[in-house]
Amino acid sequence: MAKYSPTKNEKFTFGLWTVGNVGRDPFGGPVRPQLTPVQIAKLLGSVGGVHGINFHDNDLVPIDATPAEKAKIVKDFKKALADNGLCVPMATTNLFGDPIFKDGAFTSGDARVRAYALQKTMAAMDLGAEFGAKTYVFWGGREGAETDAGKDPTEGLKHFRDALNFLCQYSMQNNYGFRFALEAKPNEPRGHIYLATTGNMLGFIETLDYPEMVGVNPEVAHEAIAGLNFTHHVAQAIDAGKLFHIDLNDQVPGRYDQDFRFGAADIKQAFFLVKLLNDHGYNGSLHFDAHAYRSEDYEGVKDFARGCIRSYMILKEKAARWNADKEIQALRAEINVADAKLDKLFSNFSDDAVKTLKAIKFDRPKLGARGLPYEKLDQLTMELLMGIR
Ligand code: GLT
Ligand code: MN
Ligand code: MN
Repeated sequence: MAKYSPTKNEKFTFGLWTVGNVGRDPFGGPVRPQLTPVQIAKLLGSVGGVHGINFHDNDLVPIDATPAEKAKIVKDFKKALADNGLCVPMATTNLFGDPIFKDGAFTSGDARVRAYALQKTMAAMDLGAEFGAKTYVFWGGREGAETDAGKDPTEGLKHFRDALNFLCQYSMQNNYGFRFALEAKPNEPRGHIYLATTGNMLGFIETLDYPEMVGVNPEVAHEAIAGLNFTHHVAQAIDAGKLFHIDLNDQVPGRYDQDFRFGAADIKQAFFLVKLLNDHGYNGSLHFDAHAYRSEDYEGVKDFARGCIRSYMILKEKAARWNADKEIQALRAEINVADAKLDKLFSNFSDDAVKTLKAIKFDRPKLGARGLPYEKLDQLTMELLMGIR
Protein backbone atom coordinates (compact mmCIF):
# COMPACT_ATOMS: atom_id res chain seq x y z
CA MET A 1 0.00 0.00 0.00
CA ALA A 2 2.82 2.40 0.92
CA LYS A 3 3.72 3.16 -2.68
CA TYR A 4 0.19 4.23 -3.50
CA SER A 5 -0.64 5.98 -0.23
CA PRO A 6 -2.54 9.24 -0.59
CA THR A 7 -0.60 12.47 -0.13
CA LYS A 8 -2.02 15.64 1.43
CA ASN A 9 -3.19 16.61 -2.06
CA GLU A 10 -5.89 13.94 -2.25
CA LYS A 11 -8.98 14.74 -0.23
CA PHE A 12 -10.58 11.29 -0.33
CA THR A 13 -14.01 11.18 1.24
CA PHE A 14 -16.79 8.64 1.74
CA GLY A 15 -20.40 9.10 2.81
CA LEU A 16 -22.09 7.74 5.90
CA TRP A 17 -24.46 6.21 3.34
CA THR A 18 -21.72 4.59 1.24
CA VAL A 19 -19.60 2.66 3.73
CA GLY A 20 -22.72 2.35 5.87
CA ASN A 21 -24.66 0.76 2.99
CA VAL A 22 -26.27 -2.43 4.28
CA GLY A 23 -26.65 -4.08 0.87
CA ARG A 24 -30.40 -3.78 0.46
CA ASP A 25 -31.60 -4.09 -3.15
CA PRO A 26 -35.04 -4.34 -4.81
CA PHE A 27 -34.93 -8.14 -4.46
CA GLY A 28 -33.47 -8.62 -1.01
CA GLY A 29 -33.03 -7.10 2.41
CA PRO A 30 -29.90 -6.02 4.26
CA VAL A 31 -26.88 -8.35 4.28
CA ARG A 32 -24.87 -6.27 6.77
CA PRO A 33 -25.97 -4.87 10.12
CA GLN A 34 -26.55 -1.10 10.28
CA LEU A 35 -23.53 0.67 11.81
CA THR A 36 -23.90 3.85 13.83
CA PRO A 37 -22.21 7.03 12.53
CA VAL A 38 -19.62 6.63 15.29
CA GLN A 39 -18.83 3.08 14.13
CA ILE A 40 -18.54 4.28 10.52
CA ALA A 41 -16.06 6.98 11.54
CA LYS A 42 -14.02 4.32 13.31
CA LEU A 43 -14.14 2.02 10.28
CA LEU A 44 -12.94 4.81 7.98
CA GLY A 45 -10.25 5.79 10.46
CA SER A 46 -8.90 2.25 10.24
CA VAL A 47 -8.90 2.26 6.41
CA GLY A 48 -6.12 4.87 6.27
CA GLY A 49 -5.76 7.85 3.94
CA VAL A 50 -9.36 9.04 4.31
CA HIS A 51 -9.82 12.81 4.60
CA GLY A 52 -13.47 13.10 5.50
CA ILE A 53 -17.03 11.83 5.81
CA ASN A 54 -20.03 13.41 4.13
CA PHE A 55 -23.64 12.91 5.14
CA HIS A 56 -27.30 13.51 4.40
CA ASP A 57 -29.15 15.02 7.36
CA ASN A 58 -30.89 11.71 8.09
CA ASP A 59 -27.76 9.56 7.74
CA LEU A 60 -26.71 11.26 10.96
CA VAL A 61 -29.92 12.33 12.66
CA PRO A 62 -33.07 10.20 12.10
CA ILE A 63 -35.95 12.16 10.58
CA ASP A 64 -38.04 11.84 13.76
CA ALA A 65 -35.28 12.35 16.40
CA THR A 66 -36.10 14.57 19.37
CA PRO A 67 -33.89 17.65 20.01
CA ALA A 68 -32.25 15.81 22.93
CA GLU A 69 -31.51 12.75 20.78
CA LYS A 70 -30.12 14.98 18.05
CA ALA A 71 -27.82 16.82 20.48
CA LYS A 72 -26.37 13.54 21.73
CA ILE A 73 -25.83 12.17 18.19
CA VAL A 74 -24.08 15.37 17.13
CA LYS A 75 -21.85 15.39 20.21
CA ASP A 76 -20.86 11.73 19.82
CA PHE A 77 -20.17 12.08 16.10
CA LYS A 78 -17.99 15.17 16.61
CA LYS A 79 -15.89 13.21 19.07
CA ALA A 80 -15.65 10.23 16.69
CA LEU A 81 -14.48 12.54 13.88
CA ALA A 82 -11.79 14.04 16.09
CA ASP A 83 -10.71 10.61 17.38
CA ASN A 84 -10.27 9.34 13.82
CA GLY A 85 -8.75 12.46 12.24
CA LEU A 86 -11.70 13.08 9.93
CA CYS A 87 -13.65 16.16 8.85
CA VAL A 88 -16.98 16.83 7.08
CA PRO A 89 -16.29 18.69 3.81
CA MET A 90 -19.74 18.18 2.28
CA ALA A 91 -23.30 17.82 3.49
CA THR A 92 -26.60 17.26 1.75
CA THR A 93 -30.29 16.63 2.35
CA ASN A 94 -32.25 13.43 2.01
CA LEU A 95 -35.09 14.63 -0.24
CA PHE A 96 -35.89 11.20 -1.62
CA GLY A 97 -36.41 8.58 1.11
CA ASP A 98 -39.61 9.67 2.86
CA PRO A 99 -42.97 9.01 1.15
CA ILE A 100 -43.71 12.75 1.22
CA PHE A 101 -41.16 13.08 -1.61
CA LYS A 102 -42.63 10.35 -3.83
CA ASP A 103 -43.49 12.91 -6.55
CA GLY A 104 -40.55 15.24 -6.01
CA ALA A 105 -39.33 17.65 -3.36
CA PHE A 106 -38.44 21.07 -4.78
CA THR A 107 -40.31 20.21 -7.98
CA SER A 108 -43.39 18.63 -6.42
CA GLY A 109 -46.70 19.87 -7.76
CA ASP A 110 -47.86 20.33 -4.17
CA ALA A 111 -46.83 23.67 -2.64
CA ARG A 112 -46.89 22.12 0.85
CA VAL A 113 -44.35 19.47 -0.13
CA ARG A 114 -42.12 22.13 -1.74
CA ALA A 115 -42.29 24.24 1.41
CA TYR A 116 -41.46 21.23 3.60
CA ALA A 117 -38.48 20.42 1.32
CA LEU A 118 -37.17 23.96 1.85
CA GLN A 119 -37.71 23.75 5.60
CA LYS A 120 -35.92 20.38 5.77
CA THR A 121 -33.03 21.65 3.65
CA MET A 122 -32.53 24.75 5.81
CA ALA A 123 -32.29 22.53 8.89
CA ALA A 124 -29.87 20.22 7.05
CA MET A 125 -27.75 23.21 6.03
CA ASP A 126 -27.62 24.28 9.69
CA LEU A 127 -26.43 20.79 10.58
CA GLY A 128 -23.81 20.68 7.81
CA ALA A 129 -22.52 24.13 8.77
CA GLU A 130 -22.20 23.03 12.38
CA PHE A 131 -19.71 20.40 11.18
CA GLY A 132 -17.83 22.91 9.03
CA ALA A 133 -18.99 21.62 5.63
CA LYS A 134 -18.33 24.09 2.79
CA THR A 135 -19.87 22.18 -0.11
CA TYR A 136 -23.59 21.53 -0.20
CA VAL A 137 -24.79 18.92 -2.69
CA PHE A 138 -28.21 18.83 -4.34
CA TRP A 139 -29.09 15.49 -5.87
CA GLY A 140 -32.72 15.48 -6.88
CA GLY A 141 -33.38 11.77 -7.15
CA ARG A 142 -37.15 12.23 -6.97
CA GLU A 143 -37.26 15.42 -9.06
CA GLY A 144 -38.74 13.95 -12.21
CA ALA A 145 -41.56 11.89 -13.63
CA GLU A 146 -42.67 8.53 -14.92
CA THR A 147 -45.23 10.26 -17.11
CA ASP A 148 -45.42 13.91 -18.11
CA ALA A 149 -49.20 13.78 -17.84
CA GLY A 150 -49.17 15.22 -14.34
CA LYS A 151 -47.05 18.30 -14.70
CA ASP A 152 -45.59 20.71 -17.23
CA PRO A 153 -41.83 20.05 -16.99
CA THR A 154 -41.11 23.78 -17.29
CA GLU A 155 -43.02 24.19 -14.00
CA GLY A 156 -40.63 21.69 -12.40
CA LEU A 157 -37.65 23.75 -13.53
CA LYS A 158 -39.20 26.96 -12.28
CA HIS A 159 -39.85 25.43 -8.85
CA PHE A 160 -36.32 24.04 -8.67
CA ARG A 161 -34.90 27.48 -9.56
CA ASP A 162 -37.03 29.21 -6.91
CA ALA A 163 -35.80 26.74 -4.27
CA LEU A 164 -32.14 27.21 -5.12
CA ASN A 165 -32.46 31.00 -5.22
CA PHE A 166 -34.08 30.92 -1.77
CA LEU A 167 -31.42 28.61 -0.33
CA CYS A 168 -28.52 30.63 -1.75
CA GLN A 169 -29.90 33.58 0.19
CA TYR A 170 -30.33 31.44 3.29
CA SER A 171 -26.65 30.43 3.10
CA MET A 172 -25.58 34.06 2.70
CA GLN A 173 -27.87 35.29 5.48
CA ASN A 174 -26.19 32.83 7.86
CA ASN A 175 -22.65 33.32 6.53
CA TYR A 176 -22.35 29.59 5.93
CA GLY A 177 -20.08 30.09 2.92
CA PHE A 178 -21.58 27.09 1.15
CA ARG A 179 -20.89 26.41 -2.48
CA PHE A 180 -23.81 24.49 -3.96
CA ALA A 181 -23.00 21.51 -6.19
CA LEU A 182 -25.81 20.17 -8.39
CA GLU A 183 -25.68 16.45 -9.19
CA ALA A 184 -27.39 15.15 -12.32
CA LYS A 185 -28.69 11.66 -12.98
CA PRO A 186 -30.84 10.54 -15.94
CA ASN A 187 -33.10 8.05 -14.13
CA GLU A 188 -33.50 5.93 -10.99
CA PRO A 189 -35.34 6.29 -8.72
CA ARG A 190 -37.61 8.28 -11.11
CA GLY A 191 -38.34 6.99 -14.61
CA HIS A 192 -36.89 10.28 -15.88
CA ILE A 193 -35.11 12.81 -13.69
CA TYR A 194 -35.18 16.49 -14.69
CA LEU A 195 -31.83 18.00 -15.74
CA ALA A 196 -30.52 14.58 -16.65
CA THR A 197 -26.83 15.31 -17.27
CA THR A 198 -24.05 17.52 -15.95
CA GLY A 199 -24.37 19.55 -19.15
CA ASN A 200 -28.05 20.21 -18.41
CA MET A 201 -27.07 21.41 -14.93
CA LEU A 202 -24.43 23.76 -16.33
CA GLY A 203 -27.01 25.38 -18.58
CA PHE A 204 -29.54 25.66 -15.76
CA ILE A 205 -27.05 27.27 -13.34
CA GLU A 206 -26.78 30.32 -15.58
CA THR A 207 -30.51 30.97 -15.05
CA LEU A 208 -30.14 31.28 -11.26
CA ASP A 209 -29.97 34.49 -9.23
CA TYR A 210 -26.54 33.66 -7.76
CA PRO A 211 -24.82 31.54 -10.42
CA GLU A 212 -21.40 32.17 -8.92
CA MET A 213 -22.41 30.20 -5.81
CA VAL A 214 -23.52 27.17 -7.77
CA GLY A 215 -21.49 24.51 -9.57
CA VAL A 216 -21.80 20.79 -10.26
CA ASN A 217 -21.11 17.45 -8.63
CA PRO A 218 -20.78 15.00 -11.53
CA GLU A 219 -20.89 11.28 -10.75
CA VAL A 220 -19.15 8.69 -12.95
CA ALA A 221 -22.07 6.27 -12.85
CA HIS A 222 -24.69 8.83 -13.75
CA GLU A 223 -23.36 9.75 -17.18
CA ALA A 224 -22.34 6.10 -17.69
CA ILE A 225 -25.91 4.86 -17.09
CA ALA A 226 -26.90 6.91 -20.12
CA GLY A 227 -23.95 5.62 -22.14
CA LEU A 228 -22.30 9.06 -22.23
CA ASN A 229 -18.63 9.98 -21.95
CA PHE A 230 -18.24 11.09 -18.32
CA THR A 231 -14.79 12.62 -18.84
CA HIS A 232 -16.21 14.98 -21.45
CA HIS A 233 -18.85 16.17 -18.99
CA VAL A 234 -16.23 16.78 -16.31
CA ALA A 235 -14.18 18.65 -18.91
CA GLN A 236 -17.11 20.96 -19.61
CA ALA A 237 -17.49 21.60 -15.88
CA ILE A 238 -13.77 22.38 -15.54
CA ASP A 239 -13.92 24.67 -18.56
CA ALA A 240 -16.83 26.56 -16.97
CA GLY A 241 -15.05 26.83 -13.60
CA LYS A 242 -17.89 24.79 -12.08
CA LEU A 243 -16.32 21.56 -10.87
CA PHE A 244 -17.10 22.09 -7.17
CA HIS A 245 -17.12 18.40 -6.18
CA ILE A 246 -16.94 14.97 -7.82
CA ASP A 247 -18.52 11.59 -7.08
CA LEU A 248 -16.26 8.72 -8.07
CA ASN A 249 -17.54 5.18 -8.58
CA ASP A 250 -18.10 2.90 -11.55
CA GLN A 251 -20.93 1.56 -13.64
CA VAL A 252 -21.57 -0.69 -16.61
CA PRO A 253 -23.61 1.38 -19.11
CA GLY A 254 -27.25 0.52 -19.62
CA ARG A 255 -27.69 -1.22 -16.25
CA TYR A 256 -29.35 -0.36 -12.96
CA ASP A 257 -27.55 2.11 -10.68
CA GLN A 258 -24.56 0.00 -9.63
CA ASP A 259 -22.33 2.41 -7.66
CA PHE A 260 -19.34 0.07 -7.99
CA ARG A 261 -15.89 0.59 -6.45
CA PHE A 262 -13.95 3.24 -8.39
CA GLY A 263 -12.24 1.65 -11.40
CA ALA A 264 -14.14 -1.64 -11.07
CA ALA A 265 -15.89 -1.55 -14.46
CA ASP A 266 -14.04 0.67 -16.94
CA ILE A 267 -10.41 1.24 -16.08
CA LYS A 268 -9.64 3.12 -19.30
CA GLN A 269 -12.39 5.63 -18.69
CA ALA A 270 -11.22 5.99 -15.09
CA PHE A 271 -7.66 6.62 -16.31
CA PHE A 272 -8.68 9.48 -18.62
CA LEU A 273 -10.77 10.94 -15.81
CA VAL A 274 -7.94 10.88 -13.26
CA LYS A 275 -5.59 12.29 -15.88
CA LEU A 276 -8.01 15.13 -16.63
CA LEU A 277 -8.42 15.99 -12.93
CA ASN A 278 -4.66 16.01 -12.41
CA ASP A 279 -3.78 17.82 -15.64
CA HIS A 280 -6.13 20.62 -14.55
CA GLY A 281 -5.05 20.73 -10.90
CA TYR A 282 -8.46 19.83 -9.44
CA ASN A 283 -7.98 20.02 -5.69
CA GLY A 284 -11.48 19.57 -4.29
CA SER A 285 -12.90 16.50 -2.58
CA LEU A 286 -12.60 13.11 -4.29
CA HIS A 287 -15.75 11.55 -2.95
CA PHE A 288 -16.30 7.83 -3.42
CA ASP A 289 -20.06 7.63 -3.88
CA ALA A 290 -19.97 3.87 -4.17
CA HIS A 291 -20.69 0.86 -2.05
CA ALA A 292 -19.27 -2.60 -1.53
CA TYR A 293 -20.67 -5.63 -3.32
CA ARG A 294 -23.54 -7.30 -1.52
CA SER A 295 -21.29 -10.29 -0.91
CA GLU A 296 -19.19 -8.41 1.68
CA ASP A 297 -19.11 -8.18 5.45
CA TYR A 298 -17.51 -5.08 7.05
CA GLU A 299 -13.98 -6.42 6.47
CA GLY A 300 -14.95 -6.51 2.80
CA VAL A 301 -16.25 -2.95 3.08
CA LYS A 302 -12.77 -1.90 4.22
CA ASP A 303 -11.28 -3.75 1.24
CA PHE A 304 -13.74 -1.86 -0.95
CA ALA A 305 -12.73 1.53 0.53
CA ARG A 306 -9.01 0.77 0.25
CA GLY A 307 -9.58 -0.41 -3.33
CA CYS A 308 -11.21 2.90 -4.32
CA ILE A 309 -8.27 4.89 -2.95
CA ARG A 310 -5.64 2.55 -4.29
CA SER A 311 -7.06 2.52 -7.83
CA TYR A 312 -7.17 6.32 -7.86
CA MET A 313 -3.55 6.55 -6.71
CA ILE A 314 -2.37 3.92 -9.20
CA LEU A 315 -4.13 5.76 -12.03
CA LYS A 316 -2.61 9.02 -10.86
CA GLU A 317 0.83 7.45 -11.17
CA LYS A 318 -0.08 6.04 -14.59
CA ALA A 319 -1.23 9.50 -15.74
CA ALA A 320 2.10 11.04 -14.71
CA ARG A 321 3.93 8.22 -16.52
CA TRP A 322 1.78 8.78 -19.62
CA ASN A 323 2.54 12.52 -19.59
CA ALA A 324 6.27 11.79 -19.30
CA ASP A 325 6.35 9.05 -21.97
CA LYS A 326 8.36 10.40 -24.92
CA GLU A 327 6.88 8.07 -27.53
CA ILE A 328 3.33 8.82 -26.40
CA GLN A 329 3.97 12.55 -26.39
CA ALA A 330 5.53 12.41 -29.86
CA LEU A 331 2.35 10.75 -31.18
CA ARG A 332 0.27 13.43 -29.48
CA ALA A 333 2.35 16.10 -31.16
CA GLU A 334 1.84 14.42 -34.50
CA ILE A 335 -1.95 14.56 -34.06
CA ASN A 336 -2.12 18.08 -32.66
CA VAL A 337 -0.38 20.32 -35.16
CA ALA A 338 0.26 23.77 -33.78
CA ASP A 339 0.54 26.88 -35.94
CA ALA A 340 0.99 30.14 -34.08
CA LYS A 341 0.10 32.29 -37.08
CA LEU A 342 -3.20 30.51 -37.75
CA ASP A 343 -4.11 30.42 -34.06
CA LYS A 344 -3.61 34.17 -33.88
CA LEU A 345 -6.03 34.63 -36.75
CA PHE A 346 -8.77 32.74 -34.90
CA SER A 347 -8.30 34.50 -31.60
CA ASN A 348 -8.68 38.08 -32.90
CA PHE A 349 -11.57 38.80 -35.20
CA SER A 350 -10.83 41.69 -37.54
CA ASP A 351 -11.38 42.66 -41.16
CA ASP A 352 -7.74 41.82 -41.80
CA ALA A 353 -8.07 38.38 -40.19
CA VAL A 354 -11.09 37.62 -42.38
CA LYS A 355 -9.20 38.76 -45.50
CA THR A 356 -6.09 36.74 -44.64
CA LEU A 357 -8.09 33.64 -43.78
CA LYS A 358 -10.07 33.84 -47.01
CA ALA A 359 -6.87 34.12 -49.05
CA ILE A 360 -5.04 31.11 -47.62
CA LYS A 361 -4.69 28.13 -49.96
CA PHE A 362 -5.16 24.83 -48.12
CA ASP A 363 -4.05 21.54 -49.61
CA ARG A 364 -7.33 19.81 -48.73
CA PRO A 365 -6.55 16.39 -50.30
CA LYS A 366 -3.17 16.30 -48.54
CA LEU A 367 -4.63 17.26 -45.17
CA GLY A 368 -7.40 14.71 -45.61
CA ALA A 369 -4.96 11.97 -46.59
CA ARG A 370 -2.75 12.46 -43.52
CA GLY A 371 -2.85 9.37 -41.31
CA LEU A 372 -3.40 10.02 -37.62
CA PRO A 373 -1.67 7.49 -35.34
CA TYR A 374 -4.53 6.87 -32.93
CA GLU A 375 -4.20 3.09 -33.14
CA LYS A 376 -0.60 3.21 -31.98
CA LEU A 377 -1.28 5.85 -29.35
CA ASP A 378 -4.26 4.01 -27.92
CA GLN A 379 -2.37 0.69 -27.88
CA LEU A 380 0.54 2.31 -26.03
CA THR A 381 -1.97 3.75 -23.57
CA MET A 382 -3.46 0.29 -23.06
CA GLU A 383 -0.01 -1.27 -22.61
CA LEU A 384 0.82 1.36 -20.02
CA LEU A 385 -2.44 0.58 -18.22
CA MET A 386 -1.83 -3.16 -18.49
CA GLY A 387 1.45 -2.66 -16.71
CA ILE A 388 4.02 -3.56 -19.32
CA ARG A 389 5.10 -0.01 -20.11
C1 GLT B 1 -27.67 8.65 -3.43
C2 GLT B 1 -27.32 8.93 -4.87
C3 GLT B 1 -26.03 9.64 -5.00
C4 GLT B 1 -26.05 11.02 -4.42
C5 GLT B 1 -26.23 11.03 -2.97
C6 GLT B 1 -26.39 12.46 -2.51
S1 GLT B 1 -27.42 9.98 -2.38
O1 GLT B 1 -26.89 7.59 -2.95
O2 GLT B 1 -27.31 7.70 -5.59
O3 GLT B 1 -25.59 9.67 -6.31
O4 GLT B 1 -24.78 11.59 -4.65
O5 GLT B 1 -27.68 12.82 -2.24
MN1 MN C 1 -25.07 6.76 -8.04
MN1 MN D 1 -23.62 10.71 -6.15
